[in-house]
Amino acid sequence: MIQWYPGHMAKARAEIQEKIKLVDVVFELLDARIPYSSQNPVFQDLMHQKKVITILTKQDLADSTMTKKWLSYLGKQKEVIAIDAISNYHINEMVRLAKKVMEPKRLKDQEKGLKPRPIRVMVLGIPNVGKSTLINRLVQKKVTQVGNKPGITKAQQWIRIHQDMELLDTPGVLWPKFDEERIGYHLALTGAIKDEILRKEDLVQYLLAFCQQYYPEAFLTYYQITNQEQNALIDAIGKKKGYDRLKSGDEDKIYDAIIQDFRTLKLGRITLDRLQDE
Ligand SMILES: Nc1nc2c(ncn2[C@@H]2O[C@H](COP(=O)(O)OP(=O)(O)OP(=O)(O)O)[C@@H](O)[C@H]2O)c(=O)[nH]1
Ligand SMILES: [Mg+2]
Repeated sequence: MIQWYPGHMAKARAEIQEKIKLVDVVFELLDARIPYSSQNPVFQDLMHQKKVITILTKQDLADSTMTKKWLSYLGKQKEVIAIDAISNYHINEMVRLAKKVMEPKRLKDQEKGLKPRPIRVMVLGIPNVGKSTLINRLVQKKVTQVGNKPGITKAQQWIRIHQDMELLDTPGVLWPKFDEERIGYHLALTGAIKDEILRKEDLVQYLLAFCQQYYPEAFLTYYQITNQEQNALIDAIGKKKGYDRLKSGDEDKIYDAIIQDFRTLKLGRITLDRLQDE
């Protein structure tokens, strides 16, 4: 479906393979609205060699009930937390989790008489998941301690973000992979891939059907339109926004507006990857 993936992915993979050697712990960032669709299974084997802490980003945009379910589901296999990097500083929780996963190694090092050193971490995730926002957030507080640390790799910059933790300053970008159409929709709606990659009309049809099924109240409260057939619904929403779908140029504007409504929480906090009640 997406022609440009293989090249990008191979390059990303090679870069990450190099970087991952330098760290103890990987912060795997997943978008809390799409904890399934924002994973890249191709990279799971790379991460297997490392301790991984999963961080659900943008929890302020996701359905909090669903986030709880995802935390408990993912938490069965690894350490996981949900964050909102824009308004909160989560360093203590991250350090606590990193120390927890590194405890066996710390004990081994201690037995060998090795001096303890800060835990080295890197941030990994698909485009737009919030890597830079998190890194900036973590670094800001400790900006005076930013400095080069020679001896590992000259090009790599280690930033001390806590007395017990150092961060590799460049995040690893995973290119999303999807064979399921649904995953493509989720990635486009959350901004991980360009809207143009998929047909906007299909994207909006998908979103509206999803909202009507899973978030009917928020949806109806905002648009104040009762349930009706999809195309009539799009016409009605367009009309409310001052557009006429039959007029040239207006159709795309309606689609863009509806996608914006989703992204800016007009339709409420929505999680696109559902987790069944177990
Ligand atoms: N609401 C909300 N928005 C966030 C959060 N974290 C990041 N964002 C927004 O998400 C967008 C992408 O964030 P970035 O930090 O640039 O994402 P990135 O992973 O570095 O993206 P690339 O460098 O393109 O791979 C920005 O508009 C951020 O403001 C969050 O916790 N909550
Ligand atoms: Mg970035």
